[in-house]
Amino acid sequence: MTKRRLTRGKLLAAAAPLAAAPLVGKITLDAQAQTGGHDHSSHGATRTPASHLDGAMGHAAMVGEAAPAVGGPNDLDTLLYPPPALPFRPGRVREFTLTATDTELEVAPGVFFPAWVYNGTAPGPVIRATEGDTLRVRFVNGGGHPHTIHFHGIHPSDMDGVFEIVETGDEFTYEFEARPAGFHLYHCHATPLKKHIHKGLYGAFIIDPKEPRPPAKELVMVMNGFDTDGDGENNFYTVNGRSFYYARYPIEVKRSELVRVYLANLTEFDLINSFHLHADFFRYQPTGTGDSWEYTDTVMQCQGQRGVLEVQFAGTGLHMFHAHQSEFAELGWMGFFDVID
Ligand SMILES: [Cu+2]
Repeated sequence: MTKRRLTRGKLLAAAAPLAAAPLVGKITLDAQAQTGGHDHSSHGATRTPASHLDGAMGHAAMVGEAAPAVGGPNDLDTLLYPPPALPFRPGRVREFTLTATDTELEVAPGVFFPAWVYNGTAPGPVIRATEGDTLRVRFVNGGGHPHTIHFHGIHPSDMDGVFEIVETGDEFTYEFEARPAGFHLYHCHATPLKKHIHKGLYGAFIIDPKEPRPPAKELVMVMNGFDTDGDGENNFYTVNGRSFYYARYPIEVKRSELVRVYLANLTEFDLINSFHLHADFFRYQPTGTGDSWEYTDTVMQCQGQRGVLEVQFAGTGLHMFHAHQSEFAELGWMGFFDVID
């Protein structure tokens, strides 16, 4: 078979109408199916005649049933809603277990990505502790390649996930004090690093300050991308792992309540990613640390950057959010807050 690789440009041309098409069972991109693929070609995704993909409506119409996203309304709740913050208590030990496995993720309807994941999802689970806690993270490598967990933050160099490579079937326990307070992240640091991160081995890591933040409706958004045809460019972009998921299932918040978003960028291949909010402004604290807040409606992050957004919506209704790289938005990285009274 002649291997023809699909460029992102071709895919984008195909995906724009796809993005606006009604969800009609399993769909895949016509050109993609013809390539003989890479990775996901053997998963039996059915092809949808091009005529089904005609008639792009644009993003304004692409909400709820019109948005082509995988799964049900609560599928990503454990990634979106972090575990609660715990008040500081000296001497506390927080224990977590992360298991790496190889798995298939359906990142868009009918589009499967051969992923490497912590605890079954990309991003992996939200790890949360309070500054001063002892973190004890047991890492079990059930995947087919050597992996580690590298945490951002301050810790001994032999707990850094760089030198202690964990072979398939082995395990390692990371133990260190949680500091500094802020919003951090974790990811595999085995080589080739680009591949191990892109495959899905990353997640959000919140360290709450000893003096707690004000009560809020808290959300976690990890921005990522998926190169589903193996050409070194992302074909789909998401927050929390599924294209257009929060367009299909808008995030409900109340007017005037404090909404806090822990936003991180783990997108591989692209230099930056961004978050843009429509119809309101938010405060942004880089890395979730320090006293410096920016008041804006758009922030950008390079890979590994993260920060805390706080917003109190002034009005009700659907408020769009998306990457301000328009191409990313059209390939899946957009959604809505549904602000109610
Ligand atoms: Cu790895």
